[in-house]
Parts: sequence; C-alpha cells; structure tokens
Amino acid sequence: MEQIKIGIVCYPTFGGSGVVATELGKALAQEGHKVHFITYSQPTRLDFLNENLYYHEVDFRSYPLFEFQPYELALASKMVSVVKNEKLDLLHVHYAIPHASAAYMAKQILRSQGIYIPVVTTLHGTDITLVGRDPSYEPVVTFSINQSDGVTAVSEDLKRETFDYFKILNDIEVIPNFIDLEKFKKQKKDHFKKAICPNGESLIVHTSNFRKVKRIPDVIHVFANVRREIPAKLLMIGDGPERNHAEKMCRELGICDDIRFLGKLEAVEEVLSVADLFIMPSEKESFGLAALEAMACEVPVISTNTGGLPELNVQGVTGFMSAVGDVEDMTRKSLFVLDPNNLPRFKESALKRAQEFDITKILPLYENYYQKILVKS
Ligand code: GMT
Repeated sequence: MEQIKIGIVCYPTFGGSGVVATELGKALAQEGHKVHFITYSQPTRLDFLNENLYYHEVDFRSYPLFEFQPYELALASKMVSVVKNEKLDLLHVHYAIPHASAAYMAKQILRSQGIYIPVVTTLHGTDITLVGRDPSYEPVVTFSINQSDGVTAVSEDLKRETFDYFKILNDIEVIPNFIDLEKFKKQKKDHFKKAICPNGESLIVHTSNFRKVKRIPDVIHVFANVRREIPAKLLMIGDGPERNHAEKMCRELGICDDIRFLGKLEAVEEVLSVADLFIMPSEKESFGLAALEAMACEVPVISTNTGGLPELNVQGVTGFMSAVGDVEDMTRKSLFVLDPNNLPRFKESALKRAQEFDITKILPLYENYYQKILVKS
C-alpha cells in the first residue's frame, strides 16, 4: 500500500484499547507510514524509536471556573492543528468516548477551512457495552459513530452489540485484535518459576485493570478451590478499584501466602512465560486481549463465554469457557487443564490459536481498510 500519514488518538494507559492503538501505530510506522499519536501523555507502550513515529501531547489548562476540564475540546483543537501542520491523510480514533466526537468536531472545523480529513473509529468494548450505552452518552456516541467515515469493531460480537443497542446507519468492519509474537513468546525463566513455585506448584495468572467487569472475586474463588485440590500459586497483575477488596478476600480465606499482587507490569510476557493457566472470568469482554497475550506465551485460558471470548478461546482446545459466575465449573475445568496429562496439548493449541492473530496477518486488514476509506472519501 502507498504510504500515508495517520493520526492515532487513544488512551495512553495500560488499557486494552490504548495497547492495541499503540501497537498498531508502531507496526504501521515499521511499514513506512508516518504515524502521529495525539493524546494526553506518552502511550505506555510507545517505548520505541522509529523515524516514522511522532507524538503530540494534548495540552489543556486548568481554569478556576472549570470543575471538569474540557478535555474533548483541547483534543479536538490539537487534532485540528496536527492535521493541518502535518498534512495528515486520515485520523484513526480508538475508543468512541470522547475520541469519536472530538474527531467529528475537528473534522467540521477543518472543513470550514477547506481541509477534508476522513475519520475511522475503532470500537473496543466498554465504549459500547458499558459506558456508551449510558443515557448520558448514548446520543453523542450514536451520532459520532454515524458521522465516522469508517467504523471497525474488534469482534463480531461487539459489532452485533453495536447494532443492537445503537441506531447505526453505516457498516461496521470487524478487524480482530492482534499480537506481536516477537514480543509475546515463551521465554526461558526457570529461575523465576523456581522462586515463585519452589515446590513445583501450578501457576495461575490473572491480568486486568481490576474493574468490577473483570469479576476479580471469581478469580480468587476459583484459585481457592483449585488450591484445595492441588498445590498452586496465583499471580495477579495490574491494579484498579477492586484490588483492596481482592486482598481482603485473600486474608479472609487465609490464602495470602499463595497469592502475589504484582501491580502494573510492563513486561507481562515474562510472567506469562512461567504460567500454567490464565484465568479471565469477566462479566463482559469484547475481545480479551490479555487472554491472547497469554495464549501467545503458550498459556491455556479459562474464561467466561461472554462477548467476543468464544471468537478467541476454543472450547476444549485452547482452554475452556464457562458461564459468567460459574466458579465451580471454572474450577473443574482449571483442574482438568492443569492435569499433567492434559496441560502440554492445551499449551500447544493455545500458541497455535494465537498465531492466527499474528500482527503480520491483521495489519494488512487495517491498511486495506484505510485505503478503502481514502478512495471513498
Ligand atoms: O478491558 C477493559 O476494561 C479495557 C478496555 C479498553 O478499552 O481499554 O478493553 C476493551 O478493549 C480491549 C482491546 O480491544 C479488549 O480486548 C477488551 O476485551 C475490552 N474490554 C471489555 O470489553 C470489557
């Protein structure tokens, strides 16, 4: 594809949408496209020097009148200036709120100055399934999706949900999330495994932002049940509102010695390299990027069967799925996967499945989609 100049707008944090946006931008830059990140701080994974990568910080001033900072306005203004000064061909915004509506505003301002910029919006999950559906945002979300020149969703399920809950007039292209198999691969970390599991215990890992939707208590309950049957340890990676409650549960259940909370880690793949099982008991999950990261490191997954998870986790092959909240079923299935007679084939299948989401396979889908939008616009 001919090289283009793309503005990527995202949340710069550890969240899935920010990670996908940053990794996509890095991969596009490696293909020779000029990629301009526009956000309020340096994206967590933008730890990479490439002559095609640029970063523009949205600066917003605090003013005594504002109880809430009007970030969306500052973002729209920044988009206007970057599109004009860097002569961008296309804006790609990740997570609808408030990025899609800020992009709409920027587009209108630029149009009034005779500049046309197409906007692609990628829907990631909670922007549709939780926050976007809230009446305080729904009209703006519907409008800004309909005003986007292109819309993508990270799973078929998210596409379906978007059509079910919003009056969407345009088509939605499903482009699944992807993984960099160069970064996420099983590394030899025997010393680390020995330190965490000195007596050969099974190692279960959970990674998330510890929000309610992740059902952290289910992680702890499944682990407590598994530990009653076999020697096991649990590593909890990430941080968020449910962490204190989770730690309290561990104390109440008397299992603190076997659980470690590692906080937000940059090199998650190092921990995944020594894991035997990944657990994702989420209430809702549009894709489940953290599960894909685990699978790429040869870790089978016990997840719920909600949202886009059945499009990733193959029942009885890469792990198992259970109904949301069915802790007993998740326990049984965890024990089955952890059985040394079964674990090797689950590990092998997890990696095979992850290879289907290799970034080199998914990147051209985005490039072709950009091309289609540019031709149409
Ligand atoms: O999982 C979160 O709460 C973070 C959220 C985000 O937007 O950062 O993740 C969503 O987007 C990820 C990347 O596309 C998906 O892998 C997650 O499944 C999705 N989370 C939910 O749907 C709850």
